[in-house]
Amino acid sequence: MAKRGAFIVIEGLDRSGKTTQTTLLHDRLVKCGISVNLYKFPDRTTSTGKMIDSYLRSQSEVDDRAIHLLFSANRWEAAENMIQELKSGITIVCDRYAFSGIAFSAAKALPPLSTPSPGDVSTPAETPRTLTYEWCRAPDTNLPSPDLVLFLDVSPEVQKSRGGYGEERYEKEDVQRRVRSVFRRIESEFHQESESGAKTLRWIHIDAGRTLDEVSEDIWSGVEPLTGGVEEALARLWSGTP
Ligand code: DGP
Repeated sequence: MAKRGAFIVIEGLDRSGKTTQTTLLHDRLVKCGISVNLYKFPDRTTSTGKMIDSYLRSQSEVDDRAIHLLFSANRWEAAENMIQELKSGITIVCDRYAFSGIAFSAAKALPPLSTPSPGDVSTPAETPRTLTYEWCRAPDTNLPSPDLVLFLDVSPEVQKSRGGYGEERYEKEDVQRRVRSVFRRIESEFHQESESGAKTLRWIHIDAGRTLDEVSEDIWSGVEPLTGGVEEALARLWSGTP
């Protein structure tokens, strides 16, 4: 039976070099003769994406739960295309996915990890307690599951030293610390599942505070085994989760 394409997601904190690394990976796969398509979420070109873009640039205010559902809708509207492409043998490299969805929204309901700075986004006092981890995960349940997630981790110091930091809504130190702690939880749940023998996606944690070449070599060592395609049927995210 013909193999399907691999589904590879690059996740990370803001200014972790994620978009640069996604492009480098895409170009390297093309050079290897692999048929590959690039996706980026949020896709700011669609109608949901335009609303998200305006929210991220702080040009509009949207209820925390409503914006969470819009981010998820933005992924769902691409899902069927992605499934068809993967089935037809095309590999997908995706810049952010459902894990950002949980991390950035559930972070809003966590207590501040340091003294909030003026203008910080919502803290628990103003954030509905309904924005729990489980609630945030629910709308993305059953989206196509990646085969591999590469999580690019950077310290707040490195983030701040990188150009453009602070321009968008979530680019504030305390927010990023809380986002990072939710990403840690997602990662540890996937690791626990795979240790218990459950078939799950592979999650690789990468220190993105190093040089561009070091990071891209780590990414490549995770991706290379998938370049021949994947035999297993495409799984769905959290489909067995109670
Ligand atoms: P980027 O275009 O990769 O810089 O991402 C834009 C910002 O949106 C970034 O701060 C992370 C945040 N983000 C991405 N996906 C989601 C999501 O699904 N939900 C929420 N709340 N935020 C997200």
